[in-house]
Amino acid sequence: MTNRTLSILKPNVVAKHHTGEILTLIEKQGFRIIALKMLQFTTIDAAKFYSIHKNRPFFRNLNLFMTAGPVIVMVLEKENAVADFRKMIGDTDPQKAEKNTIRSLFGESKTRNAIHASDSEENARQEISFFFSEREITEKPYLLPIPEKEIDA
Ligand code: 3AN
Repeated sequence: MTNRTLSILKPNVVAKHHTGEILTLIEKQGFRIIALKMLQFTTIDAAKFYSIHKNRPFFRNLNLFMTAGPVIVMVLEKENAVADFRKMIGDTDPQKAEKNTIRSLFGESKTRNAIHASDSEENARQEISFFFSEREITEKPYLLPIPEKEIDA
């Protein structure tokens, strides 16, 4: 079934100019980018987004990292998007991530692990609505007929 997932290119990826490269990998795997924006997390938003981890020892570092610079947030759509995208990003720890996964290629540590992806359909719905309103999500593919010839004015 076609479903949607939320992804975040984390501050290290954006700062190191890997955005284009990663978007290319994602599109080549058949994911459609149906919403995308750049933003900077506030401390409060990062704490809210990662509230499930608030009692974990890494919470403060994660918050400092996620607020350190701009991120790219996007909604991806595809058959089985949630599970397939988790596979494509790899393990939380880039050292343990399978070869050629995004985290193995671009992650630096468990905190600086390059990319976020929703881990269930329910979380995907919540995370998408955390960042995007309905009208910011494009649903229709490109349908305009392309004229075969330029028409002279
Ligand atoms: P994932 O993003 O792989 O689903 P979660 O949801 O367990 O992993 O953790 C959310 C984020 O918290 C991770 N992406 C990572 O940046 C950070 N994190 C998780 N576990 C650790 C850890 N043991 N040490 C440092 N940071 C961690």
